[in-house]
Amino acid sequence: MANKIIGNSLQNIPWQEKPEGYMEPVWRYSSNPIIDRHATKRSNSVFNSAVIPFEGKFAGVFRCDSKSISMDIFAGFSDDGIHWTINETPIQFEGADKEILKREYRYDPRVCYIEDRYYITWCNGYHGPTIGIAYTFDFQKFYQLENAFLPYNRNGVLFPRKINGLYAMLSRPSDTGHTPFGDIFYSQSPDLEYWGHHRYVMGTVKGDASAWQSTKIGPGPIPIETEEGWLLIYHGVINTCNGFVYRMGSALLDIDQPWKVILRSKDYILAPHELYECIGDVPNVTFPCATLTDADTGRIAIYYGCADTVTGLAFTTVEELMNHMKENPL
Ligand code: BMA
Repeated sequence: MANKIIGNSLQNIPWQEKPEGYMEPVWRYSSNPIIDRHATKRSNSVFNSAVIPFEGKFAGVFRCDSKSISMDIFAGFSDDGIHWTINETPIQFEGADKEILKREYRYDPRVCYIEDRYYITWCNGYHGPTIGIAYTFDFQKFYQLENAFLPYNRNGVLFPRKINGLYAMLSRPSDTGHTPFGDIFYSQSPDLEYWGHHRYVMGTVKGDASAWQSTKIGPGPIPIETEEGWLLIYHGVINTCNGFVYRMGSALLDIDQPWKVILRSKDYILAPHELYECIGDVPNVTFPCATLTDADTGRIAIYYGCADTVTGLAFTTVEELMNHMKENPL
């Protein structure tokens, strides 16, 4: 079978079959949202969060905005990937340099297993937003490394293995505010501290060819390695008279030179249509930050923030996304 995921099998991946007659490439979990805004005592909202298989079960790093509306990231655990227990206190980082450990704000985490440990990346306040990096072996102790880039940047997304012998990351240079622009770039590093070899991957789409991604785009979950290339799920934004609307798309990137785009969806793969995606602290946002994948079946479970308020789960397969891109190429 072409389209195969290169990776581990995950027999306990959360899963529901596609409803009969459903036409879209991605379908929602029937009991969404899976995480409520009050999942911890002080949380105002829990969204844009990342999960990963851990010791036969699941662990994750969650964005919980507090009732004072501060943004921080919290570890959480689950037996089934659906019901989550999130720590009441935010992650306390250890690290070599106190300057880097100073907390301004932290949000939109991603989690990526590379070689022997779990790396966390997130949008880290350091005189403006940039990309924070840390690692953990056990989701108890977290070691923070240097910020990857100068401010301003958001959506730092690591690849799950070295490419051409180097760590690799996608990111989205931005500004200090609610950035009205944004393209995806690729960077590489020998040591996760010094990043370079920056390459343009892809940008917004002008005109009405694919208007849902006309204002800005940003990488979402960790890219999924397949036999045809890296499968990337990303968010795309349009500015409307009612503000920004965040939808999801997918792209296929070259396996050895991931800044080369092989395929990209013209039509979105998921958009805010359900009430919990349309109504919340920031209406009309579907924002993917993680997937679980099963290489045996090609199944993909997508975790996404809904209206900056709650966390949703949706399902697809590598075949669904490949067909969607091939049938409606940009
Ligand atoms: C982006 C980030 C995301 C958020 C989105 C919509 O700039 O702040 O965390 O989901 O805006 O508000």
